[in-house]
Amino acid sequence: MAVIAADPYEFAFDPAHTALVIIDMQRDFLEPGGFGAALGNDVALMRRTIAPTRAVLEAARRAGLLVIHTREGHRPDLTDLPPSKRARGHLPVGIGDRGPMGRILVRGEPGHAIIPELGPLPAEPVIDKPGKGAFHATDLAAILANRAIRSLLVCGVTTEVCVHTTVREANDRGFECLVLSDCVGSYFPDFHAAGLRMIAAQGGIFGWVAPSAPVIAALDPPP
Ligand code: C5J
Repeated sequence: MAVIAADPYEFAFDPAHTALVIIDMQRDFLEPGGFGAALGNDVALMRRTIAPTRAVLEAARRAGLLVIHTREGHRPDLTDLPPSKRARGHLPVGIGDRGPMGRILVRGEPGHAIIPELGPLPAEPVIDKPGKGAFHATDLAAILANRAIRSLLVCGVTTEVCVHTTVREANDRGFECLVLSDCVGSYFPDFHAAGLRMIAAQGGIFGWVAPSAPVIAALDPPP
């Protein structure tokens, strides 16, 4: 077992039964000129997660962890897009419309792709999810069950939306989730801070929070 200091108390995980889950690190959310930026958001707040997430990803690969990537998006014909989600926000350019990097949140479009810094290897499952949570309407639960995964190390964006929804879903399914504080990000610093506090509050009501450094050290034991 690896044991690391975390909030609200030590997080113990067996790497053989742990997956790294990287949520929605997509060009449209993180790149200047993408959908998020076009809505007036400061993508620098999200981009600060790239380097630490890359370091965790490399450590996880060295340690042989199951690595899972997710992407939020929809079928090109939008048949899996709830009308409520499409209408929400009254955006002049919204999901399915042509945006700065192709049709927004549509699978196969340039903006839907995972940023090149964190590109998946061929053996790493990519979960295409139509919702905020990575368990909703996907085969993530089956993949984790088939690999006897019990613990999740969680990175990605945004802290208070897709990361939070996924961690809540995972918690209700019995997974132990550690959210890596420097590897999750939001356009809203106050939501990010509150989101992390909410994970670890009340004795870890949804899971644990820790920075990436001790996780990398635990995955890379000294020779
Ligand atoms: C994610 C969103 N990935 N904020 N999506 O958090 O709409």
